[in-house]
Amino acid sequence: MAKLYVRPIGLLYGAAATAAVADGLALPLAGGSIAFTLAELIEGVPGKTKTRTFTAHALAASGEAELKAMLARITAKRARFAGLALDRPLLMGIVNVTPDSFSDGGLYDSKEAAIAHAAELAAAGAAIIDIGGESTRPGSDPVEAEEEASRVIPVIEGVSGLPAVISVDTRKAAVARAAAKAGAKILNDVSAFTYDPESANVAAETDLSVVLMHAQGEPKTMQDNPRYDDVVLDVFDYLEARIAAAVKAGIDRSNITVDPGLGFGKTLAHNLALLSHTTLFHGLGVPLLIGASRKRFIQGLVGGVDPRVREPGSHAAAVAAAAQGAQILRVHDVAGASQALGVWRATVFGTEN
Ligand code: 7PJ
Repeated sequence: MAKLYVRPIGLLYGAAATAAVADGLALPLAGGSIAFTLAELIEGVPGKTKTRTFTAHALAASGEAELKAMLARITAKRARFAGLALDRPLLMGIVNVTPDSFSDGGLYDSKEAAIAHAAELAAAGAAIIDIGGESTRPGSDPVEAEEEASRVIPVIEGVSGLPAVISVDTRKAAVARAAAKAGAKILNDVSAFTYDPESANVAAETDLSVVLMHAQGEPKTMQDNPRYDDVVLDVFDYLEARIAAAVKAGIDRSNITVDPGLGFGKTLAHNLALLSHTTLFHGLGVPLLIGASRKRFIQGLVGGVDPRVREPGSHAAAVAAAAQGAQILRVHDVAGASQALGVWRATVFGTEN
């Protein structure tokens, strides 16, 4: 039987969403305050699919088991993630403790500067601070676990008093274990446990919540010639398999968030397809994290050679993701993203929310 995917479209917000759900005209997206009135039903294998549009009402009336299960995953309210309620988009602020990060290379590579920057991000409204010690930008070289740990662990220890949940951005089990001991609550793994399968066991043992991200290839070569049968469906299938692997390793489903991995082995067209089809990923039944901040696809669209001048485009991408129900946005400029999202939210939900 052909595999089935559902992409919610025709989105409504706030009071209009609540009214349309109550009147049986729409279904809630991830149990939140966005609802969808229509959906694309995509059937087949990636590269060979048939797409038809239905009303949400017609889909909900179907007795087909696979479709019912997919709709149940799309509409279910998400549990808290790492202790955080997901009823409004959360910001994950980025702290790179690397000498070679593409976006703010070397700015925060001393322990003191990184801790001070994390405090600024928390004060600007970051619910999560993501601390990384290995650059995974296109073309970058891997670093040894010991070197990586010596960069991030002192920073994680130094931010323990901040009112934010601490995440460690690492592909290595040894770094994840040390980070958990130092107070990190989230393991953000851009390889989704494929680089170091032991990381899944560490997360299960230490009760870390996890972010599983899609990447094609290794950072060194991933931008050489990325290929997909259908990028959106391929990434969906990959994340579905990585969720299953994580659950098999003993990680509770409620502790998993997924990320399509913009920029990781993707052309401009791939990145745009993923960002414009974000609602499809709610069918994985877990919260979604989107990281568009300062990425090169923004330059491909509107220019901006220096990553730091890509901020306005980054804010637009964050709003585009939030408008499709993404629950967590990974950003460099927390104050700016918070402003963009605040204005968008007030416009579609009203100022009482
Ligand atoms: C991402 C990440 C991302 C998640 C990096 C950069 C390159 N983790 N780590 N998602 N990107 N989950 O900051 O642009 O997009 S490193």
